[in-house]
Amino acid sequence: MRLKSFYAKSIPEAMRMVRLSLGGDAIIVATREEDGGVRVTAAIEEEESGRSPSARGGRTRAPPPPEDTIDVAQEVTDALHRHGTPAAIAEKMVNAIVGLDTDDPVKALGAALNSVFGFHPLGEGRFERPLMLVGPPGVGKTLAVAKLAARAVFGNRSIGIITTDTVRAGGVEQLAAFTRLMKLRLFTVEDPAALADAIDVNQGAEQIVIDSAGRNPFNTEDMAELRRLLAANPVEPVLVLPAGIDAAEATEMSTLFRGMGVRRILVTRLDLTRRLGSMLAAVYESHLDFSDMSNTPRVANGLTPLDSDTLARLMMPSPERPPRKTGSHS
Ligand SMILES: Nc1nc2c(ncn2[C@@H]2O[C@H](COP(=O)(O)OP(=O)(O)OP(=O)(O)O)[C@@H](O)[C@H]2O)c(=O)[nH]1
Ligand SMILES: [Mg+2]
Repeated sequence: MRLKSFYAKSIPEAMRMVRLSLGGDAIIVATREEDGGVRVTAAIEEEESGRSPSARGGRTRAPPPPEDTIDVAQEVTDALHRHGTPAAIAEKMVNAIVGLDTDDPVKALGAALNSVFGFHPLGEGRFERPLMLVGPPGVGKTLAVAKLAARAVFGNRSIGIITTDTVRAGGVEQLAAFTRLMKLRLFTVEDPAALADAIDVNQGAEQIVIDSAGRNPFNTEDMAELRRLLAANPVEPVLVLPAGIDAAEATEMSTLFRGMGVRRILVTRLDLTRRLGSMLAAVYESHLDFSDMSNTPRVANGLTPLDSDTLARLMMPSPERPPRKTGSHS
């Protein structure tokens, strides 16, 4: 007799995993609630060859997927659970990889992420449109602008930096300190027309990046002001949001910013966050694509283009490869 336990958010989901793993002859020997989900332990008689009876001929049942695949699916399920991923999203992801031919759980998680999420990094070449980093106050917009500026300067690409954050005391000075250091000119604008002029002046640059004032997505005046800035200019607004905030809040915020034309999200503070489920929920529910991620307060090499494999490695760090340590500002 062989015993195996399965964790899932619901009994039907756990039963589906039991069937996939052990076939229809498995007997449930225990179920118990655990961490808001359920752990089901199932048993199966094994023949001398070590194969389960369901693997015998005589009955018309689809053969269960290879053992490795199921163990991998189980590891991915466990990882998604550890990250607090909502059950519906986790189930969709795990369903996408049942039958995938790999025994590497990180690769499987990458495939699962890729099947459900879009990845569209900001890129290093010429930007199609000027990027305006938008989001609630204090999420890391200005630091991300500085990081993009550093990335362009180190890569010998021309970049124009503009700030519209003239509202907050010190908003301009914070970015000016970075641009001075990098010997870049900072354009400060106060209204939509001035932004159009500043974009025009920088038209020759390969990239144009615009910092914006923090906007409370639940404040209609704040959002109306942002809408006016965006409507008058051909810029792409990119949402900046930290990982680790409550899933429902993050989802509501992302959805409101999507309503302003946002299609990509830049996720910050990944060095300060161990559970990424709320971020997955927000991005899934608001139909945004992942772009880059920030996992350090340092400016140099501070942004990483996000693809499904990079995100999977972040979610399932191997013991040999712990997450990168962070330091102080540079
Ligand atoms: N550890 C860490 N700190 C970060 C990261 N991104 C931003 N920060 C810190 O978060 C704080 C706020 O960053 P800002 O770039 O000023 O945020 P902002 O969105 O421009 O803020 P407002 O302009 O006030 O709306 C700063 O102390 C940053 O150093 C990150 O990825 N990791
Ligand atoms: Mg700022």
